[in-house]
Amino acid sequence: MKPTILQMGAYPEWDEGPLNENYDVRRYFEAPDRPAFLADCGADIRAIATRGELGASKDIIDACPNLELISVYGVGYDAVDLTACRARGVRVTNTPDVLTGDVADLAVAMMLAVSRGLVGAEAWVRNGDWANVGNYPLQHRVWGQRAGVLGLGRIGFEVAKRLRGFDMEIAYSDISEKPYAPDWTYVADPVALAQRSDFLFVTLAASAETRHIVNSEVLGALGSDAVLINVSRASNIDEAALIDALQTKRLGAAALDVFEGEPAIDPRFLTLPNLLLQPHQASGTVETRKAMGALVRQNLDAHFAGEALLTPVL
Ligand code: 8YV
Repeated sequence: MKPTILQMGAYPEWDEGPLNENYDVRRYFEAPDRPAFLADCGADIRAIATRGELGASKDIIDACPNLELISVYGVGYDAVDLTACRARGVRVTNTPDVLTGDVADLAVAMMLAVSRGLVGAEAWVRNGDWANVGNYPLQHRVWGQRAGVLGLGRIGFEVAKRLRGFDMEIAYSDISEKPYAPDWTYVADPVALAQRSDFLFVTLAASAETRHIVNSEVLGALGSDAVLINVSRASNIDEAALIDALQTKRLGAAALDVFEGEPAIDPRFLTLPNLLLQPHQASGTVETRKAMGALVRQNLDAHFAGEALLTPVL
């Protein structure tokens, strides 16, 4: 008998095949009446396969009394109710490491795109302005500038490593100084970090403690010539304060890959010219997504074979 699992969102077709081969998969995200769907199959569910941004709420966990494991396709597990999991002894896994390089790459790409005006410059060529109007307005230098990394975990470290290649002056904030940070300056206070940064990268794992850590004060300290880049979770930033800072130009520019309520983002974001928008795609390469899907299944397989989980969170 195949174990029954609840699937919270779609996966690429190369994951759907093997998942359905080994498991009796119930597709929650396609159910027209989700509460009724859960009431019907909840007791059969032994594992949940979900995505980083979808997680699993307390309601879902409660509706599955025989749940043993939640396997997250993503490094972030902030959308999984860990308190409910702990209380019930439900195990949780994520997909760390395999996506680190891609997320760092996109963060650096966003920095370059904003500073050198890549999106506007491309349109300038395409719409004939280059030929008809003249040269594209001058943009801003990246190399040698000051970078701040808020959260020097695996992803923050890879971002900083890449920035070293741009001869940037690198500082970071975290809950403690990191022994693995080569000659990067530790600045405990995020406001002080922002004050000394031309580019501030947000690479923190999101939690209740980090909610709105980038607030109006941090944005003000960054200032009107600086750029904020977020590849972590929207909850790390006070979006209302960010929109205000961008509208009033108290903050120079921002580049965001994550949003509250995504994909239905705050419409005010769409009106801001000093903002680069990305559709939560930092881990979105074929190579990485294949590795993430494989890890989701390996964790499920290990659990049902009675073996140690590969990448446990709980
Ligand atoms: C998503 C992510 O899981 O790793 C994370 O925490 O948010 C992403 O990798 C990805 O968009 C797939 O849904």
